[in-house]
Amino acid sequence: MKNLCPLVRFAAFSAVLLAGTLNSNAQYCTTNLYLTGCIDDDYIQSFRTTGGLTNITNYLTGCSNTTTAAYTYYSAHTHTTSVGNSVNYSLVNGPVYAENYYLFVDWNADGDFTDAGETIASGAVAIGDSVTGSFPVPAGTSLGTKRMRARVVYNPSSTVTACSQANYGEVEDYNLVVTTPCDPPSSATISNIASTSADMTWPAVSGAMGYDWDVTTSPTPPTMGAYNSTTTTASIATLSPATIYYFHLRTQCAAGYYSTWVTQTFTTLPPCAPPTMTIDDITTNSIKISWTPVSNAVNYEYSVLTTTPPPPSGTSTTALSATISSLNGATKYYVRLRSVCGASSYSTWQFKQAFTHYPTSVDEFNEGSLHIYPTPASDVLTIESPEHQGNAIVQLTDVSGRMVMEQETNTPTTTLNISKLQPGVYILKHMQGSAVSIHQIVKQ
Ligand SMILES: [Ca+2]
Ligand SMILES: [Ca+2]
Repeated sequence: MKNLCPLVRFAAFSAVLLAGTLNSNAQYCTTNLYLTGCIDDDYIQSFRTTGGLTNITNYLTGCSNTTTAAYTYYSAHTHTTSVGNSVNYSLVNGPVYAENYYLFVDWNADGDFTDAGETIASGAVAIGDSVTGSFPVPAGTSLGTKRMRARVVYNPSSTVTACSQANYGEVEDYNLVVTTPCDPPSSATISNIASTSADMTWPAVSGAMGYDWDVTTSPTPPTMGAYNSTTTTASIATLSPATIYYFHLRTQCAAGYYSTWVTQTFTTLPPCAPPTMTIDDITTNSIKISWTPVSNAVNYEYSVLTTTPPPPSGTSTTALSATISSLNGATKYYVRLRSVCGASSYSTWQFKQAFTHYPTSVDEFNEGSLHIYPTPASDVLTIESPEHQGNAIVQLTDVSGRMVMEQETNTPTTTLNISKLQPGVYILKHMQGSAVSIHQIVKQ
């Protein structure tokens, strides 16, 4: 009879309760599970699993067996997994009646579902709705094929087991194969440990589709790694200095199917501190810098430039001082110094400005034959450059290095109006191409 309302169906079910306890204990009970079965639309619509080496995908089966047994063994559908992994399942109810659902696994393969831990899940599932869950393969489970049973029962009034008799519902059996585990990498090696970074390598595992890993401050492996790699190397550069870390690594043998974790600990280096820099000696063409040692620095880098942006790297040295020569006189330089504490481990740049001395003798720096007059000058300064070709730039700086005047010229004779400058000593730079001529002038 079809389309009975639930109330009428409940009365009909109550009438058969006395007969309902007569289940058999045969090798996997497959009969006497129902009086009516699934023919009145009380069925498992779909059942699937994920997270295994192989998974079950059994969609839209409806009422597969219209006899009163309402029992189907889907022997071609196998979920393959191993101890330590979890089986994720999803059961979709039919679209007509709400049901109670049950899931069993015969872990010890003795033909029943009554041993401890063999009832996996039970609960209610609404009309057309689905239930999902996850359960681990218990430690100590032997290798081989186990039976997994999914069951729905309409409106049970007493305890439902894998074999108890009910009025309406359906049973679907599947294979659950417990196989040898996915092998973890045999070891994990940490290298290039720095203040905030480290590299990891490990031996390849035959047949692996990838590796799942994470670096945490806990010795307990995570539920899932934050990173996945298809190679046998990994790097991380977001660590904190002087901290104990744990590298957790496992093999992925299939989608959602993993080995146990391998964990290797390491400690990041102390922070890479910058050195304290002193500018010791400045001449017309050289600057000497020196610095205090930094405990975990392996070497230092310095740079002396006339441009302001920090360089990508500097000149490397293990010494604690450096003299930079062949500089231009009367020129402002940007001096930078940093510690190197390991591969890709640098301190911040330390920064100072230095101004090379102005020449005491004009001849010392005069690369051209300029005629500058009058000197001292008070209002107008005239610069004659007999060898002039093309454009030139004339700059005036005060003795502190501050540029007070700049003028571009394309004629052999240039005049500068210096009437508004403060009286004192100034440095005049005449730049034409690569030729730089430097002179000291006095403003009255
Ligand atoms: Ca079905
Ligand atoms: Ca059993």
